[in-house]
Amino acid sequence: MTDLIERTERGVKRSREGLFGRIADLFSHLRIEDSTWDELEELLITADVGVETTDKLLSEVRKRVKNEKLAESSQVSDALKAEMKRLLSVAPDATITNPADSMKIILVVGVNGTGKTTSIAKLANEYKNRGQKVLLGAADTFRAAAADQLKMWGERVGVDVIAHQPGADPGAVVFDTLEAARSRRADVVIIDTAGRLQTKHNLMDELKKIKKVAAKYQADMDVLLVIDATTGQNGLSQASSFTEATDVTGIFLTKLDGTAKGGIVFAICDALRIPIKYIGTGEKIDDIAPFDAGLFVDAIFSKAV
Ligand SMILES: Nc1nc2c(ncn2[C@@H]2O[C@H](COP(=O)(O)OP(=O)(O)OP(=O)(O)O)[C@@H](O)[C@H]2O)c(=O)[nH]1
Ligand SMILES: [Mg+2]
Repeated sequence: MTDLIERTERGVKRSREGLFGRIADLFSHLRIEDSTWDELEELLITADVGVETTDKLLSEVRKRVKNEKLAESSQVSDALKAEMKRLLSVAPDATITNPADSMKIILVVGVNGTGKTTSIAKLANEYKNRGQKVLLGAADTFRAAAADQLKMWGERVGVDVIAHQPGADPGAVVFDTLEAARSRRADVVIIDTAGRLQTKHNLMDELKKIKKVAAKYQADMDVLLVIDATTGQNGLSQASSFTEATDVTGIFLTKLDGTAKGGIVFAICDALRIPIKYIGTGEKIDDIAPFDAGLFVDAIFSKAV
């Protein structure tokens, strides 16, 4: 658990030192003035929380301030944190699960360069450390070096990778990977796919096909959308398009370490009700943390260095 707190704090360091740190400073005065609300609103919007989500959040907090007659700024700040945690509590199963008897398939999707392949390596490593048998499928056959990148990670982590030649049909890679997984009795299969813009309909259709191939297997399937936290509000549009095509079941939010605007987390949870399952906190294999709403909010406001 301490490890988890540490990883979360490392991931939100820039957000904490940046905009959320300034929010915390607003509450360092004993009393809340009218101008404090305006500044708070501005900071939340600048931190990528989004206009609608900020409105919703602040109106809930103001309601509580009124009803519960909160006067001191520490009480108001506690109410804000509590509302933030509530907003982020989308689904309870936000951690790595232990598949019982059925195989678990994780289909990893997202736009180019968001960190899909790196995040797959991190996940494979986590599952492997929990004693699970992991197999990776290189269904990004579009970029010539993609399969090699996944194989390199596979070797480092110590898990096998099923790959075809560049240009091969990604559906065929998924089929072969799942056949291999079944015969080798793998617990977890993670499929890498090519990065694609959410606006390219033919590529979104290709994802639907890949998903159909995977759905034929008796397995518990997750579609994990990888979003780069530094892309801000565009992440929202990515999430809604990918969800339309493939029913995204969870989000892996990468590069949180590279932004001072961690507020995108709130916008995604509020607008789309898709749970954030993991956060990426750096480029190394163990720079991953399961997303925990309570820890996240505490970490963005914590005063620790
Ligand atoms: N700082 C930081 N960098 C990350 C994180 N996750 C991934 N990256 C970096 O992001 C870059 C792109 O990562 P990839 O895993 O290749 O991204 P991808 O989505 O597979 O890219 P395509 O396959 O080309 O679409 C690499 O330089 C990674 O090291 C993270 O959590 N933090
Ligand atoms: Mg990739």
